[in-house]
Amino acid sequence: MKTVIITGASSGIGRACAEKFAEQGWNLVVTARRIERLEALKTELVEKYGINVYPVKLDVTQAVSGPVLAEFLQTNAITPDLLINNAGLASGLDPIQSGAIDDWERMIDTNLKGLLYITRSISPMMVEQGFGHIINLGSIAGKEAYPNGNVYCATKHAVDGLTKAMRMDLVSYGIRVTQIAPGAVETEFSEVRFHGDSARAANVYKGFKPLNSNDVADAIWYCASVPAHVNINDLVIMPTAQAAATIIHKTL
Ligand code: NDP
Ligand code: 8X3
Repeated sequence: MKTVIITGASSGIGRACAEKFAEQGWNLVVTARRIERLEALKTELVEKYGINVYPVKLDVTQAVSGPVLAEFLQTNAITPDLLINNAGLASGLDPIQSGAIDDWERMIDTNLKGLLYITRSISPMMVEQGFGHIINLGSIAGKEAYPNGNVYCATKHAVDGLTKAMRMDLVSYGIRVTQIAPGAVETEFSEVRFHGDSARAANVYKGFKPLNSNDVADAIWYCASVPAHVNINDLVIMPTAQAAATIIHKTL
């Protein structure tokens, strides 16, 4: 039985990945700050699929999160077959000249430094075992910039670059590295971006059919389930109604 480690499994795409991989018979290490959600997920998935689910409370903005996770895996003799670096967020949507420094730090600490902390601790285990797969959640915001997206776009451009560089560093160890770059997916993402303003968040998805978390989890599952000699380097996935970061066909 294989094991997938998912950061940010308490909501949205991470949670949908947990369900998808559980359905396929994988064991799960699910991490996030909201441990009560992870415990509830464990109860649900263990009952439904009879797999092992290990919830780990983790704040990826803390450098210690990587070593804590690695120690947890070692203590429980868990082999990291796949790491999904999914934990991430946007905070604010302000022009650069009036952006909130707190928002900027939150995005950089989570999307960039958090991904690095976790990768730094899990990739050596993969190197040692001689196999593994890392899937990073980038974004269309890592391929294009858009007005007021400034720092969020910068963090996702960083994920885009890092994914390529990680692939180079890990290629000789048989480790696959993939980036998934979605467009608009309806999750808690916009509510977090707008600091809990759910009416403003709902407005983002009005007038067109956005992706849902399962659409992205299905794409991630595809990348994880291709034969071992195949690596999907980069997968951009958008709603049919979306042609670019700023071009969404709305029928309002
Ligand atoms: P959600 O807000 O629904 O989920 C985000 C997840 O990240 C939650 O489980 C949250 O858990 C976790 N997370 C946030 N901060 C931290 C932290 N400091 N430490 C640990 N976990 C954290 O959003 P999505 O599912 O949409 O987002 C998942 C990923 O997909 C992100 O990287 C996002 O940038 C990316 N993405 C999203 C798109 C979209 O349109 N929704 C499009 C493109 C990419 P908790 O709060 O419990 O810690
Ligand atoms: C989330 C998609 O376009 O809101 O990464 O930045 S977008």
